[in-house]
Amino acid sequence: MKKSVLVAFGGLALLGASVGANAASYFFDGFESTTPAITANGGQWQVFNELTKWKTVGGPGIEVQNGVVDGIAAYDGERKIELDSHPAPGNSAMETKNGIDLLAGSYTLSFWYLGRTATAETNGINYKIFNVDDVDGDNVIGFGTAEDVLAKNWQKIKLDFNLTAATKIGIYFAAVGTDDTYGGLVDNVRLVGTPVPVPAAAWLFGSALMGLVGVARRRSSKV
Ligand SMILES: [Ca+2]
Ligand SMILES: [Ca+2]
Repeated sequence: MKKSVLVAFGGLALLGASVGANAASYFFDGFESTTPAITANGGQWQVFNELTKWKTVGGPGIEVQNGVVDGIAAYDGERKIELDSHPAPGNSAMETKNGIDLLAGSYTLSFWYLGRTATAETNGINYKIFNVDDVDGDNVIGFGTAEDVLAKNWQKIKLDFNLTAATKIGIYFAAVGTDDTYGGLVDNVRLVGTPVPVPAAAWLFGSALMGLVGVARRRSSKV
């Protein structure tokens, strides 16, 4: 009996496992090589309706900045993107062109963010993980907003989420706040995680075990 309880606890620990050092990578874009290729010179920018891994879903498009633009370099490499793009009104949204197939497990979306100006209200970036196949509107798995100022430099933003079943997910970004062609900058979008396939029976057994623990606690508290 003791042994089976230990095994069950081991299973529960796995269910609650966070994304660890050996997490696998499921998506990455640092905007260094794009299709179509960026032809803007260093210090210039160019707006795209589609990139290799992204499509515009609102506003004029995805602004790819090449080299140092207005004194700001990419977090990594030569290129970064801005979603308060051109022409005004510039606030734009983009999402992954293709769904990303994930198993049940624990995952983390991360990206590097920098507010381009000294005014946080114009530098907002909304981000979201959504279920591509759930089209009835209630498809949000996780979301957040990054909003900060230039002086804070590049910051790594993270969004942890868990999936209890295999899901095709998409990644979404949108510029929010004052619509003035100056916004938040984004680089190195990454999705990592640890899939934990769990048979339905394991969930049921885990629930039953929690029930037993509860009974045992109630009994011992009476002594
Ligand atoms: Ca880059
Ligand atoms: Ca803005």
